[in-house]
Amino acid sequence: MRITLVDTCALLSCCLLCVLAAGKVPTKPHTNSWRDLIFGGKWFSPSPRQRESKFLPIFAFVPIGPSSCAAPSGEQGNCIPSKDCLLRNGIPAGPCGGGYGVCCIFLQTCGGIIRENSTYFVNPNHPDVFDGTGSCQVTVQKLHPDICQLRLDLDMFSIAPPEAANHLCNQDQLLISGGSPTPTICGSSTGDHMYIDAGLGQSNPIVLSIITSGSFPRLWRIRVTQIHCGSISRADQGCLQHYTAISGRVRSFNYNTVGGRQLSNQDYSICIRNERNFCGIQYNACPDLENNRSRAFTISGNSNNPVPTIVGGGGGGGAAVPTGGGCISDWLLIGCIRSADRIPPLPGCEDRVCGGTFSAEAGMLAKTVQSSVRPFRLYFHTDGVEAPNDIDNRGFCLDYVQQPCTNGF
Ligand SMILES: [Ca+2]
Repeated sequence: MRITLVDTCALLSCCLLCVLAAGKVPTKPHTNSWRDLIFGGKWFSPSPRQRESKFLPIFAFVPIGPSSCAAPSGEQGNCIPSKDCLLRNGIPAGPCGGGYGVCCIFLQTCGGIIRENSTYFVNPNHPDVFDGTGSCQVTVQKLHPDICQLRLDLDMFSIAPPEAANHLCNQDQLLISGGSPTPTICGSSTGDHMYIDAGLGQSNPIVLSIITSGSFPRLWRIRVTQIHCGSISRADQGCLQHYTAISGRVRSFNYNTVGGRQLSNQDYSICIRNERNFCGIQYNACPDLENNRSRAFTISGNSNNPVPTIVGGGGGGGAAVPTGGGCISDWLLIGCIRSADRIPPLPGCEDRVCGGTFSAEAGMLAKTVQSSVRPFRLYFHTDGVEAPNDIDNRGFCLDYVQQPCTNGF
């Protein structure tokens, strides 16, 4: 029996690609889209189709259904037929799938409505900066009633920083309404993420707003992913941030060791999924290559001077506490932390930690800290005041490593 290419394709269930391979040539990507009207002419243009062959190799990997692809400017898109991309108001960003589809990306800016998964909320005039004032908001509509969470990936996020005295986001801010409460953030947080609880049912659209005032070269590109209630990528309840690796890095918003200011009025939790066969977790302050004395953990005190570790929730901070009283205004809380270098470990443990040195004991020496309280979570709290006692604090950046159950945990 002679097997034709079309028969082979039918066996492989690659319907779309079969039709194309059987002779239909996809339409040329549309280069004069509405994107040019909204974002100006500085956007990239889809590169010319580079199809090497009219026929796919029969045994090549052929994805079934939309697959993700990367646009030349870094966005993640879906590889779908060109006409579908335009019908859904997407932007064709170059060929994919061997030239049989386009990498279709979805962008929205001020006033837009997000109706596609993995849509990017970008600043006006993106990828150039935006120096306007007002409120720029997009509304996120659930794709399905069974969407429980949104994940926001701050691919690019640079808006005006908090003011210098009390680190309040008075000039610019990112506000999220309609979902679970989220802290107001500002400044630079490229690479950070947030999970928003979207509640049940179809109603309650979530609105993302960036409020701007005064002059600043703002740039943002926030990827909005919708997460099904039954998805394995769903974060645990109440986790603003959620990490799923054995080791990784957690940090506060607007963190950087040079000029980042710890944001005031924060109150949220960071969750680290307990990986199989791991029973404990260790934390270390991240390396700080810019300062003589590390500023990777500077939560309270005047961090232009050496500030010790302060532990406890009040009253029992130990002799090294400069202002007395332990961590009562700004703190990081990790359940029952101990210094990892004590053998045998100290009998007591601490929960709140603040000051300017990361350790589980009061003192000037940074230490590796460990905890076996599960689930692995960190709670971060700051009040609305910094000056005059708390000056130039950067917040925190910690590297974590989960510890195997055989390692004394
Ligand atoms: Ca404070």
